[in-house]
Amino acid sequence: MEDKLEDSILDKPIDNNTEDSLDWAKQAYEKLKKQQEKNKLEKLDIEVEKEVITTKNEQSLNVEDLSKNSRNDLISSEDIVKDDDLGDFDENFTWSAKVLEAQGKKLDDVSLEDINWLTKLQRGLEKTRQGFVTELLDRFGDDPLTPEDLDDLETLLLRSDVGVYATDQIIDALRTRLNEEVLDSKEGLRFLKEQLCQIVDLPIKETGKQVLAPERHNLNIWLLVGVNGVGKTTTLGKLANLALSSNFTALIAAADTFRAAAVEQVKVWGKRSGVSVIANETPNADPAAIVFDAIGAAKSKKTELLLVDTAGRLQTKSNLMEELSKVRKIIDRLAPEANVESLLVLDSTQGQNGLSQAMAFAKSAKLTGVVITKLDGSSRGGVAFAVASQAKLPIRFIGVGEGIRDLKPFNSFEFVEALLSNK
Ligand SMILES: Nc1nc2c(ncn2[C@@H]2O[C@H](COP(=O)(O)OP(=O)(O)O)[C@@H](O)[C@H]2O)c(=O)[nH]1
Ligand SMILES: [Mg+2]
Repeated sequence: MEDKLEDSILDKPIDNNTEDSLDWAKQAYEKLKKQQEKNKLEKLDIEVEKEVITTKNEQSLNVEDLSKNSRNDLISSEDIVKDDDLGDFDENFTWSAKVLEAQGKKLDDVSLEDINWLTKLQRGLEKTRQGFVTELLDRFGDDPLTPEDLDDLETLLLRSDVGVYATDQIIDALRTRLNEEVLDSKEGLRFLKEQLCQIVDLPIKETGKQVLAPERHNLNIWLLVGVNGVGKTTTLGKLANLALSSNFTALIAAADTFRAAAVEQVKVWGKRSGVSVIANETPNADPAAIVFDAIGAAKSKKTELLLVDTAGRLQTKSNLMEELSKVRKIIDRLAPEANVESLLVLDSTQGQNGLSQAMAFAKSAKLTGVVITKLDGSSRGGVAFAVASQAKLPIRFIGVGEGIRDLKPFNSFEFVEALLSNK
């Protein structure tokens, strides 16, 4: 709970359709229910505590007060309550609990936050699933797989933006197995999940870091790059929140100076997450100068994570790429000891277009990873596999909504289970 960014991921084989796992889910539900009742009793205490924290955060901010009418006002308390409420013991709960159990979580470690996240992820991938899995399962039926089933699968994979490369890899692997033995649909599905996990895990394994987390007691600089509207600023705000809740110290650099509203938007996220923002009000201020100031501030405050928001004009505009490489040069010069990550933010609703963006940015922005946003409501969630297999970049975080908690480190097991869930 404490170190959300450092949670290790266990790859355990799954067999989650047993009576035992339903029992496990029931126990987890009872545990959370008791906890919630206890929390309600302590509500008064928490309210007081919250007030103290808010005041503390406000004092540590160096951002001005923002207008109450700002279009990006603070998340409503309703959102928070929804996130903290234990729903019914329903299919969503049992599915989420099963995924946690399959990952080797202990009953005592199951938190409402984990359950809520998985439920959101699973719901978010609904559209991708509809165009893919529902049909897939219909076609697979109960009989052993046939070569024709593989042709259908190929079409479905391509249609969900999985990309030619990853699709070929999956179909080839399945075909080889099919030539060797009879595959029933259950084993076919298990094998498919395994293949999908392997594809997204490969670039992650190559980095040697299963989860991207800042190195403690050192300066880490994460640049968020990508075209307009993909969710860079929103992701930055969510990351700031995640970093703070994992007890890292953080700072934000508002280096998107291209649009006037951009700086204000970053400040709102700074306020939401309780992280200070380094900004320059002058229109078209030099982003590299802001990053310069931010690195100075981060060093003097011994900040662990500096998050840098950048502008996102079309990637065909070469001056954006020049701007990015200038920012990068400043970082390399001023903070050679820092761990620098250049994260491309991709809007999953753009499907394969996102992939060509990745290719364009990869050349000039020295990309080290990808954040996939807007998986809620996208029918093209399969693009994650295209990114991993074609751009060969590790997916580091995924976003499934506009709320501050709607972003988590990418976990291939959870992603594939959510994508192919059949409840
Ligand atoms: N549904 C949904 N909307 C998102 C998500 N991430 C960002 N957005 C929305 O996408 C829009 C553009 O986001 P913004 O962060 O300003 O993009 P930027 O131009 O890349 O900085 C905003 O309306 C966000 O609320 C997500 O994961 N899900
Ligand atoms: Mg922005």
